[in-house]
Formats: sequence, C-alpha cells, structure tokens
Amino acid sequence: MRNAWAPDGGSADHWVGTALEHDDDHDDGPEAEAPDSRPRLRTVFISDVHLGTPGCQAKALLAFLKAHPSDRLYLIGDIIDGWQLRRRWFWPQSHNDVVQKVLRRARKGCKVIYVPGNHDEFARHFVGHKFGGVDVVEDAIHTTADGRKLWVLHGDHFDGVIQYAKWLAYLGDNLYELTLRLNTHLNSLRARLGLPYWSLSQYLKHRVKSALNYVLRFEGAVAAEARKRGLDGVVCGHIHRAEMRDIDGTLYCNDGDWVESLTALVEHQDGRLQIVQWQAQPAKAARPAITPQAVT
Ligand SMILES: [Mn+2]
Repeated sequence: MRNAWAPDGGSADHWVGTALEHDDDHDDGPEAEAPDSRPRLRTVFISDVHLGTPGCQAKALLAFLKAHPSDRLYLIGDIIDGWQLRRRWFWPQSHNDVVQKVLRRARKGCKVIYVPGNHDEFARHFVGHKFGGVDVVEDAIHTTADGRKLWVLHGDHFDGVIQYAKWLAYLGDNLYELTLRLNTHLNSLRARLGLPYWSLSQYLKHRVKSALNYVLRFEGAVAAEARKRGLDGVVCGHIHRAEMRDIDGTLYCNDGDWVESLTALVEHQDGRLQIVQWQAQPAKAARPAITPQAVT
C-alpha cells in the first residue's frame, strides 16, 4: 500500500521528500500556495490519534498533514485520549504541534469538522459549538464531489466489547510464530511443575479469531445502519483498522489510526476515495510489520 501520490511522478517525489525532512509547523505558508505545490485534496479523514498517550505517532501525523493539504478535514474521534490523560498526564511538544497545526489549517480556510469519539467523549459536551474554526458535531453527512452521501461517525456506539479492539493491533503480526516458541518454553515449565499441556498459541488464535469476528460484525452493523438511513456509505474509525469496501451495496470506509497503522482516508477533487498509509521516515528504522494486512 503506497501513499496517495503517484510513485513515478518526479515532482511529486520531490515534495514528499521535502515534507519528510521538515515537519516543523512554521514553513507551510507561502510554500502551500506555490504553483507547483502539493496536490490539494478535497477531503482528509483521520481518527484515533490518541494525543496524550505515548503510543500516539504525532510526528508522523504532522508530516502527513503537511504533505496532504485539503479543503476539508474530518477528525473522527479519539483525537485526544482523555481516558489516559486522566490517569497520567502526557503531553509532549509534538502533541501540541498537532493541535496547532489543525487550528492553523482551520484559520487558513480549511473546513475542520470534529466528531468526538469515546476516548474524547468530554468533547461531546461541546457538540454544536465552534472552537477556533473547528465545528464540533455528534456525526455528519459528507457529500463527495461525485454526489455520494456518506455518514461520518466515530463508531463506538456500535460495539459492546471495546476491549477486543486492543487485539486488532496484533492481527497480521508475527505473533503466532512467537507464541509457538513461547509455547515450547511454557510447556516444558508446565511439565516440570507436573501440569498438563496447554496450548498458548491455540488460546491466542482463538482470541484473534474472536477479534476478527468482532471486526466483521462491527463493519456489517455500521454499513447496515448507513443503508437504513438512506445513505450511500459510511466513514468511521474506532477499531483501528483501515478498510474500504462494499458491504451489500453500501460503501464502508474506516480511516484507521495514528497509533500503529498510520492511515487516513482521503477524497480527491473528483470524489475518488482512497486509503493512504503514511510511510515511516527513511532515516528511522523500518516499523515492525504489525500493520493490519487488510489495508487495501
Ligand atoms: Mn474509539
């Protein structure tokens, strides 16, 4: 899965490189207006940023936002993790920079719509208000350039078993292989203690399978509700699993997250929708391959 730009376009490669090198928040003024500048997207959808947690990939998100200017920006929930912040205050400069970047974008004329999620449910008290050019809404209906009506929501209202979401991060991982090895050690220990054989890998496989079933149920339920409302599709987040596919004639889009998979959903000027996976900076070591494989 590549980024939204054409890998063969020479000029596109140039600005991508620039964006990766400078992700500070001060030089996107005149550059953004330059004639050969980055292609402007119609809409960017992001969610599950989890600002306020060590897992938040704020720097990657800053680089992504910079490289993807847009007319509209939807923040679809779990942007700030109020649950974690209540337990332990964690707010580095890069997290501040993300907030500043979003507000700056709004000031420059980007329409910013914030749909709170369950981790930032405190913001649901402010639904109907506008802060620094950011509209806070319960949910929204987005009309694409080609006239499709999409229901935009976080998605937590659809799950009864939120803790399963934690397992999603491990889908597509080499976890299985690791557990097979762990299993050997575990069971030689159990044998020495006189305990019967117990398969850790089977236990985990069952858990992952349950998680996968949960994902499918979630996706199906959200799409069905969008259909019931007479809409063409839905854009949500919450389960940290980017996806874009047709479910019984309804378009289901999930923009993923900025904790592990570093994904967003973008709409091009012609209404074409695409999932973008941000690539780690070349200077850093490659990220471990724990990105959900279903990202297409
Ligand atoms: Mn959520």
